[in-house]
Amino acid sequence: MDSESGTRRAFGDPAERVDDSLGDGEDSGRTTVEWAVGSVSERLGVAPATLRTWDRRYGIGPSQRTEGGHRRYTEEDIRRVRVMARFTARGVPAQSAARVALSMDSERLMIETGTESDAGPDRGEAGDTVSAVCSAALSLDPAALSRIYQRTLRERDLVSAWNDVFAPALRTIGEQWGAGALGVESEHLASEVLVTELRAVIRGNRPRTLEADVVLASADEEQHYLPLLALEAELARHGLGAICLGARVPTTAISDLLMSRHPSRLFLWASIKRPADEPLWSVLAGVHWPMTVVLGGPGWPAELPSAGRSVRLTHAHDLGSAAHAILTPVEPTT
Ligand code: B12
Repeated sequence: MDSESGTRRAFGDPAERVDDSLGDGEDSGRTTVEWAVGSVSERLGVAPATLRTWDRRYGIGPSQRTEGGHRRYTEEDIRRVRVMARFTARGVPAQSAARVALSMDSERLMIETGTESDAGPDRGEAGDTVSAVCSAALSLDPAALSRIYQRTLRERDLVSAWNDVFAPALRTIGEQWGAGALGVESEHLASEVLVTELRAVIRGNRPRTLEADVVLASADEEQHYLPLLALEAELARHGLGAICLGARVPTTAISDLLMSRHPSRLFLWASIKRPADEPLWSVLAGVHWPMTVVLGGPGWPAELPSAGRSVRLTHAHDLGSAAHAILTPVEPTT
């Protein structure tokens, strides 16, 4: 048995040490997490023997060793191995794959493999899917995006697909766009293809009841609306239909709709910070029938005003809780 097999740790149990070997003031004393071969093998699904071969032959391996000479991989080492594994799985010869993986600096490795870290087999697989979405967006490959999204939707329920893959991928893409590492065309493409796939879920789950009193919209001037589609799809999966108004719905239009249709449930999304003198509050003050209003997205203030006796005004912090709040029937006010 290889000496390292004997020291193999359970997955999710990395070695952690205080790394003061670097000696410079800034890095001295920082904590690094390092992984044994067995753990890396489990995270990436690459056999331990292959990992050792890649290390010996191509230099794709751990940057650290224990005093006893056992291999220890840092997160950056693992990213490089991940790139190597991805290329070889696509049929690229190991030597060429290694050349590409070795040419990547830390930043490039982050872009290729995403910022998700693995915390368990499922998260690890989700992290790889997030990386695959980012790579496909970066290389402007709509067919790959579509395949990845469809496979994710087949393998996971919608809430898990959104929480563990789509939203992290969108956040990573947003961060990379913010850092100038990825063009806005990649961001548009990743979101456009996702719109198509979420709409397919909505169409495929024709609601058993079409409750026109559920309204979903993005706030005034708000161009982001993917979370609305995710919510519409999740409601449709539960047999609840909704009127989804999409992006940039003027508050006056929301007001007109409320006053004419008296819906019982309203969901509003805002990624961008809302103005201090939010016009929605005075609209809600005029609502005199029982209504649940759910606000999603980082654009809304943490403190919400009291919205009067008829309206139950709440935040939702994720897709599951938003769906739950909207699916819960509205109690008549006393
Ligand atoms: C795709 C995208 C676009 C697409 C939108 C396409 C579409 N059909 O929706 C396009 C290209 C049009 C676009 C445009 C813009 N965008 Co944009 N965009 C994004 C991106 C990548 C994803 C948006 C999204 O769907 N988010 C959904 C989830 C992933 O958002 P979240 O904030 O992480 O969610 C948190 C919670 O709300 C909750 N949550 C997650 N999912 C769900 C679901 C539900 C139902 C609920 C209730 C909660 C919930 O969990 C998270 C917190 O842990 C984000 C990155 C990001 N982090 O959101 C940037 C981002 C939102 N965009 C940004 C910007 C700046 C813009 C533009 C202003 C750029 C420009 N200069 O033109 C414009 C227009 C803005 C406007 N007026 O609306 C910034 C916003 C910064 C800010 N807060 O002010 C972001 C954060 C990118 C960044 N890193 O800077 N964008």
